[in-house]
Amino acid sequence: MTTTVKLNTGAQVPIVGLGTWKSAPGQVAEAVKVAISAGYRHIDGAYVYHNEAEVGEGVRAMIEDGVVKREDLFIVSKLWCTLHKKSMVRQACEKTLSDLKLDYVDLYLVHWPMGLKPGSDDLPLDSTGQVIGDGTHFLETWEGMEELVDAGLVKAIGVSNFNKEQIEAVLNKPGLKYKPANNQVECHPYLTQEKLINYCHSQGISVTAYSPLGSPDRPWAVSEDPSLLESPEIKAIAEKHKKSTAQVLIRFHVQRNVIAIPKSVTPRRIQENFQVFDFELSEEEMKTVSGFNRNWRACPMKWGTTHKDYPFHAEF
Ligand code: NAP
Ligand code: SBI
Repeated sequence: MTTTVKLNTGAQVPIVGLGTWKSAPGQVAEAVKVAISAGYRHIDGAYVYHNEAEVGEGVRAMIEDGVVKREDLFIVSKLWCTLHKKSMVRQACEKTLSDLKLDYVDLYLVHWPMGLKPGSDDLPLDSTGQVIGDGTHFLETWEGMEELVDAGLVKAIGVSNFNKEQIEAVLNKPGLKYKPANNQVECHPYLTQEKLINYCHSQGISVTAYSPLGSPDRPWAVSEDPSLLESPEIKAIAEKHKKSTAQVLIRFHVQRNVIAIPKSVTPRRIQENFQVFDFELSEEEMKTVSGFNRNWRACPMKWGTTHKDYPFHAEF
């Protein structure tokens, strides 16, 4: 039995979904099948993960085998930064739908508030190693996103990695047609995001926690970085509940009404990460876990710090 979070469109999002960033194309179709068999109904993807065709293969196989119906699944994708011009948004979404072989996605997010130079590089960099912007503002991109809803290509639209001020800019946009339904941001006990979550929830915007396990397979990890999965304190709480550290890390979000999307391509872990509905962290344990906050980001997007719309200079 999975629980859901209600979007401002009325749709229900399963509170635990499968992440797919870094999931190898040769492994992700099987991961999706294992996840759906284990009870997942929510898959998080993106154009920039370069595996959407294989994610779609897994989804289709489960629909064709009669395990699930399309309408029982919640499929998410994201518009990449090099496709922010209003004139490019529809084509970008159509590419994702054609790779997934689906007629619509349930939620389509602006992946970052930063528009980047169009072209074949996902992260076009200048000689200083910083991203090259495209001069767009995300309010222009948002108009392209709204057109996708009207065209029936997406059921809901949202944002990702937007700070409070950037969300406010969208909400205050003259002529705004659809409010964002979701903000997907990094969130875990080392980056608890209390203020941003409270703000989003106060505006009727749901929040999805990415990198809920601290993204140990992120390509830029160094040994000095903190490791959530190896935290003795979180491990101790897990042992009390006869659960794994990963399960406590995921349950932390469930109890805050925050959606979590742990990634795994390991069948045993995919199943484990979904077994989070049969125990409860006490109020005191929730407080203890929240107290581990150290404003540490697994995904600081350090190549974007000089971009005019870099989201992480603000406090939240
Ligand atoms: P994550 O889910 O925090 O961690 C994934 C890592 O944890 C993988 O190395 C995985 O290994 C391992 N793992 C999974 N379950 C485990 C368990 N039960 N025990 C031990 N290790 C376990 O990291 P993430 O991929 O960065 O974040 C999750 C998803 O969020 C992404 O895949 C993506 O869909 C989304 N995301 C979005 C953004 C954004 O900008 N919007 C940014 C980052 C991530 P194996 O796979 O080898 O099992
Ligand atoms: C990529 F494919 C390349 C870089 C990169 O950096 C930040 C984190 C991110 C992202 O933007 N969304 C992810 O899931 N990972 C990513 C992805």
